[in-house]
This record gives sequence, C-alpha cells and structure tokens, in this order.
Amino acid sequence: MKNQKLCGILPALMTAFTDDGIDCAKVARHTKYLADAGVHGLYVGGSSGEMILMTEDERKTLLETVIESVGDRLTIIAHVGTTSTRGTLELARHAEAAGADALSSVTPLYYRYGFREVKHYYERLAAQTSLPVIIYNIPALTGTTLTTAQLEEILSIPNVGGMKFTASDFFQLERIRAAFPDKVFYNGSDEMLCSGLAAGADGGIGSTYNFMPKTILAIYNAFRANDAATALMYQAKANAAIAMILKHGVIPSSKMILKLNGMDYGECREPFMPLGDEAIEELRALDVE
Ligand code: MN9
Repeated sequence: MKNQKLCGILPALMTAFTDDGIDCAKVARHTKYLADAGVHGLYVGGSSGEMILMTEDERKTLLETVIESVGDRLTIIAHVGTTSTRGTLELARHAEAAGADALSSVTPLYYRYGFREVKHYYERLAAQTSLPVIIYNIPALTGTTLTTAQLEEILSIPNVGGMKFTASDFFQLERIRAAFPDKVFYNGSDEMLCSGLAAGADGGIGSTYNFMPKTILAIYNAFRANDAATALMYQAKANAAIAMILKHGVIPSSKMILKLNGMDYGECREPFMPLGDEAIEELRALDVE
C-alpha cells in the first residue's frame, strides 16, 4: 500500500540564518505560511536548505524548529545526507527521535563512489531507522548517474520508501514507478512538475514552492482532477518565474522574492553572494503567489 501521508506537494524548505546560527523565528513563521497555503509537507535540510553550508548541530536545530512549529500539521521529511556515512547516521538517529515522518539522502557526495558504495550507504541508512527512506537522485549536482537497474536495486532495500527524482529522463521515472507501485515518487525539477506527474510521480519536492506554493498546488490539483490544460497553464506561469531565478541563482533569488513580497527570509550563506540591483529589479517584476 502506498503511504498516502508522504504524497503531495512538499516545499524543499529554505533556511533562514542569523550571523552565527539558525533564525528560528523566521523559520517558524515561514513554515506556518506554507502550511496555511495548503502544502502537504516539508522537505527539511536539503539542497534548497543550504545543508552543505550548515554544521550538523545547525541541521538538528533547524529540524527541531520545523517540527515544533508545524509537525502536527504537515508531513516532515528530514534530509540527513552528509559527506560521511557516520554523519548521516548521526543525523538519522536525531531526526527519528525528533519526530520526522521519513528520512532522505542524496547519493554520497564529492568523491566519485562506485555503485557498490552507493548501495551500501543506503543499506546502512535504512538499517539505522524504522522510518521510510527516500532516495534523492540528483545527478546534475552529485555527479552520480545511476541506471534504471541500479536505482531499482536500491529501491528494493527494505525501508526504502521511494525516490525524489531531480532529472528529466521521465521514461526512467515511469519504468521505476511501474516496477514499484507501492513506493512514493517525487518530481524534483519544478519547471517540469507537469511532466513528472504525467510520468506517474505522486507529488513534488522543490525550492520554488517556498515562494509560489499556490501556483504549484494549482498545478498539482488540476492534474489530479484530470485537467491537463489548467495544469499546463499554471506550469507556464511558474516557469516564467523559474526561468528568471535560474538566470540569477535559485536560492538567492528565491530568498529575494520572499523579501520583495514582504516575507524577509534573510540572505544565503557565502560563498553565495547577495544579488545585484539589476537582478533584483527583474525579480521584482515577477508575478508570483
Ligand atoms: O530538487 C530543486 N533542486 C535543487 C529540487 O535545489 C538543486 C529544484 O526545486 C530546483 O531548484 C528548481 C529550479 O531548477 O527546479
């Protein structure tokens, strides 16, 4: 049976920072805004959350803050991937104790690991927890491209509950989904949400959901109501904004859009840099909701 609690629209939550830690008040306010907008859950501490720029203690604080503010209203998937298996297992233990509904991890980062190592990494994570583990497949950022057979082998590990698919080989997504009808699959490229849903995704996880949850939900709801024309109309609306943020940098631009819409969420951590005036003017002109 598919875990319905995990399905739907889950913003890949961005992180608000103070000079030396997490801005818990801003995070709590933002998660409530997203819950009020009607999203189904949150994906916490992933790429969009600048996880790679945070300490493990900060990642724990972030997750605790989110669960405290909206854990009773939303499904919480904790991204626990780090550069070491040891670090990942430590975050996994913490996330389960803190009350997350599922765990997730990107494929191991930085070195070019072989498939044997990638699979073993997920075996270790899955053995560590009683929660479902969601594989995060994002070859463009990790450099690890897995074949359909390799992804299916990892999905066969007990406790692996599904996959976040940030790629555009929808034939691959459809074949894997068909082989695992009870597992949960998420579209990861917001600009292709309609295509992912058409390939059988059960929902989506994305960074742009932070600033346009209503438009993203409109795509999802129209698709579920078998209204492809309306879904495409909202996808086109979303894509006008996504094209612009891809031009200026996804996470800095997303935070700037929140600021321009009266929901200041602070700046990204370096090496990200504040946007220039020209970029800000282009983002100001966008119609997002
Ligand atoms: O998978 C996000 N990917 C990254 C989720 O953060 C690298 C997406 O939401 C993209 O940011 C978005 C823009 O390309 O689709």
